[in-house]
Amino acid sequence: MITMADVNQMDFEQFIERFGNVVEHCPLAAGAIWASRPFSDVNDIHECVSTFLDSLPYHGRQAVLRVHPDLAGRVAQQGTLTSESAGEQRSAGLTELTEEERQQLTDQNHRYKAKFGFPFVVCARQNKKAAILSGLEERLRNDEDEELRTGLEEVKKITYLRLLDIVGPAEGRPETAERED
Ligand code: 2AL
Repeated sequence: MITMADVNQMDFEQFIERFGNVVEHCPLAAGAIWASRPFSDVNDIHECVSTFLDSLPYHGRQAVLRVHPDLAGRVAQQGTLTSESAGEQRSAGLTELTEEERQQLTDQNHRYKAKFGFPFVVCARQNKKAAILSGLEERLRNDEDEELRTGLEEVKKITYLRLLDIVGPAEGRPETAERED
């Protein structure tokens, strides 16, 4: 864990090194907010990232979703996920799927991508595998605009938990990164 004083003293390269993957495969998000220092706490950094994501044009927001790996997908099976993503997928129980569950998730992920063109994204640390499987089925019924919006809100949740892992909770807010169930 590092202090906000440490964060606020980082040069651009150090900042990218530490925060470059708070949005999966999107170091540009960290690069874009560096100039907003000094940050007061985790919520301040998160607010800046969220504002940056919301400011992206339609295809930019689509691209943020597109660089996310499928849950329990090919990249996970090859063992080449980022360490953050691997931990998140493990915490949701996605490394312990039965063959039937894996088949169901693969099938749902395919249908989702065929309909929307970008992958299904959900904050895995806030869900268990059963909730992910049923949630995916439900979200398949939405339209593209709604899913772009929902996917981006999930990216923000993932980012918040990744930021907590780096700088810890804001003063007076004993939040933890994990679900309480
Ligand atoms: C992910 C991921 O990599 N971490 C997470 O919480 N969700 N991916 C995804 N497609 O939802």
